[in-house]
Amino acid sequence: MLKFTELYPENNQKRSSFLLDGMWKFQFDSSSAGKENGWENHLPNPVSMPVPSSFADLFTDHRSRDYCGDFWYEHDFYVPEFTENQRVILRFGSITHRAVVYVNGKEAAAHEGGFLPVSADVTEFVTGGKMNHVAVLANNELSETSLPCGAVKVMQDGRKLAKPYFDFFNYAGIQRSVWLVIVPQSRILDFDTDYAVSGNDAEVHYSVKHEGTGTVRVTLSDEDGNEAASAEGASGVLSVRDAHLWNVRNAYLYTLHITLWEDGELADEYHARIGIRTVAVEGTKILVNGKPVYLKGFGKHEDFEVIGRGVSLPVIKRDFECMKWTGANCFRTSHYPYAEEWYQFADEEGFLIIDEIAAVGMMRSTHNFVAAGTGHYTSFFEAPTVPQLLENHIRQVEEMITRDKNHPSVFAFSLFNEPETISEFAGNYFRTVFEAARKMDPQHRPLTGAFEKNSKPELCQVYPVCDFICLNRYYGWYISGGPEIDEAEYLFRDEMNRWAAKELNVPFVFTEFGTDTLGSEHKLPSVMWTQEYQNEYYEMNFRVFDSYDFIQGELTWNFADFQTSEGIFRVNGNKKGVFTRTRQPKESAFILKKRWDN
Ligand code: CKU
Repeated sequence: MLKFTELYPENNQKRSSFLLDGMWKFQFDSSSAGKENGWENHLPNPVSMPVPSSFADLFTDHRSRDYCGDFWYEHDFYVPEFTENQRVILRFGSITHRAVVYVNGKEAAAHEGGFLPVSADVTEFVTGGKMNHVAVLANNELSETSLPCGAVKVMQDGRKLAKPYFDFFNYAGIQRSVWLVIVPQSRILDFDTDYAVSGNDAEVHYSVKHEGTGTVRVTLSDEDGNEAASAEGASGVLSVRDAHLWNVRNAYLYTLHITLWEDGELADEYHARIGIRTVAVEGTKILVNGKPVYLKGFGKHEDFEVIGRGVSLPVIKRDFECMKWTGANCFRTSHYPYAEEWYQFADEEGFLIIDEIAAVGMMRSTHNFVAAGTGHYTSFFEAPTVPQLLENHIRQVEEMITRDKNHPSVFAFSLFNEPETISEFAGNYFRTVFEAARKMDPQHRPLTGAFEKNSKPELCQVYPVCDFICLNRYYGWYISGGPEIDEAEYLFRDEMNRWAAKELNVPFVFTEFGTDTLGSEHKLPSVMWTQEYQNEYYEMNFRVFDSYDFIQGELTWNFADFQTSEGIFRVNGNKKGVFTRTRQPKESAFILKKRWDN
């Protein structure tokens, strides 16, 4: 297992990065016999497969779309000549959910977790100036020790089927970009920053991890390319006079140029775009640069027609344009860390991100979202497999924080979505996760998690570990929907009054609320599933939110319609989008825009 994440690739005097995206070869391995048969050297009967993409929606047959088990990719790639003072790295944005990477037939890396980078130092396995071969053995099975959680059903004919404990399609494959990176042997491995602002000035506290004995120098340039500060040493402080702060929906990005010197010569360099800003939770307020912000926006998915969860810059661009149009300022990466390009865009656009780990489905039910929505208790943390899950959970949180810690947009980390939280087992489990996570972030950002209906103020064992409390609530949908919407409002207020009575003095953010709504359906008076009902539901929820001043944010569920497993609860996917799956507004988008533009 790999301990650190290779920095996002760039090209400069010392680093060469080559995108390996394109058509690769692909083959299912339903009997898991590929390795025995030498598939790491050569796939016997492959089809072409675009990278990056999920494989599921590219096929026209059920078996391929719903395939669960082992599958392989292979690709031939050219490695330029390199010297003995350089390293050659393969970096996958992610491979879902687990993978072994072979280069020229030799194992180069193994990784668990489908939403964070996999990097392999392949220097010893490749030949410069020649074509080389990479094979990836991937697997998309779910279990109670994987993040996200689920199960595998083996059917009569021996075929496996994924049974997610979560409400999104189990898309898999090489869903993010693949890079070949040539870096110096003595290189910058990682860096982090933290900020202090006083008056017009700011301090950028930095620290750089590197290989070799060289000296580190850093310079900070403003958006016009003028030097704002410089310093020497592997860690130190950059003093910035008249600092331009990164603000919500008003971003300002400096470039941090890190150089590593050996014997007076440049050994390595790296450029990072950083934003000077502070984040904190104080009383019931969320503060950015010392000023309260009210979060407006969405829970999202990486999800689109045909490409599934494959990264697409046009989709990212369109989503940001739609979010900006509504007046939003925030989104949650529900329910897994997204491709890094999302965070780069958010840094530029001044969006706040609640960065979430794939700890979803920690409740034993294949209809978890319905069970949870109605408050039906399902146990989870008593299982003997929990220690293994815990270890996996903590390691993935560490990988997420390592990858995302320098993005100004990331202001909080969410370490779970809707687990069982009322048992003592759950309390212990999450105390351990949070304790470990608190040591990982150099910026000490707020930590949180999203709670479902079972996590009532009287019963929940987990909310005390959170710096602010995120609630997913569906009063007027899963609870007292349609003709009972007045009742729903009464019950909603009743729950909020009970939270208020606890006088927790922390911010509350709604990280989910919404109704399934078909773009085609209208009715007066409204009924559930129509656009009119979605509007009325939102108006009711907003009335409730506006009645409590500790409520400091509203992220609707969901930004757009998205694909889920099939079943009687979903009409070809979850239709709670404010936008359709093709990113056109439903009527509720105008309701949100009216509220958020003010
Ligand atoms: C959403 C209690 C609700 C759980 N929540 C999780 C999310 O992933 C689902 O899509 C509910 C829903 O039911 O639409």
